[in-house]
Amino acid sequence: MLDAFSKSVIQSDGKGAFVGGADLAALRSFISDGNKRLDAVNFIASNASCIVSDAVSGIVCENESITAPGGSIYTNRKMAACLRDGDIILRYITYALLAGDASILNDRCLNGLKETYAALGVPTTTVTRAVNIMKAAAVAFVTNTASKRKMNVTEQPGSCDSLATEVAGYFDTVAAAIN
Ligand SMILES: CCC1=C(C)/C(=C/C2=NC(=C\c3[nH]c(/C=C4\NC(=O)[C@H](C)[C@H]4CC)c(C)c3CCC(=O)O)/C(CCC(=O)O)=C2C)NC1=O
Repeated sequence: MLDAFSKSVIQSDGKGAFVGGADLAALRSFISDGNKRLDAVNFIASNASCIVSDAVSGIVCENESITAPGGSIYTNRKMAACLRDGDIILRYITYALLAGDASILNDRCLNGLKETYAALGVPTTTVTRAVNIMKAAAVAFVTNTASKRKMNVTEQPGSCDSLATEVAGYFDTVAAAIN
């Protein structure tokens, strides 16, 4: 797995170059935004069970047949697997956000997931819908616009927009990997 620092070292080493220029500028902003990044990770992680259960109840509300006999989350075992998958995906997204790099998400969570879902008949369009509900929630936590869970922060509104864009991108990475 890589993080923002190891990624720039590996990229520089691949070119036989010193770390410099745009790479150093990117690391400088990674460091200066560090506290915001930690807060963003914490906001998502500390609301994870709420974010996951809201997304799974969302897909059930939108399509009640999935918990009926023959549905893809009919039986407690499948419902538990679905909630657990939501939790796993969100957890790896928080790792990626912490590291500023998607490699841990790709290597340890998404690698082979599409094939697993195909083999088990897990409907990836419905997983994608759940992922997108989690995305909306995570973005709201990062921008501190979750109406009932406002955090006390000194940051100005809008100052976490680039982190919100980054985390949204990790959800898009999940959707792209399973579809
Ligand atoms: C470390 C990374 C990691 C990932 C990502 C992971 C995913 C994962 N999800 C699975 C199953 C599953 N995943 C789901 C999920 C869903 N079904 C739906 O209809 C919903 C749309 C959705 C929830 C949002 C379900 C229902 C199963 C069980 C399918 C079955 O056994 O028929 C399985 C098969 C084994 C099992 O049931 O535990 C794996 C490996 N496991 C891992 O170790």
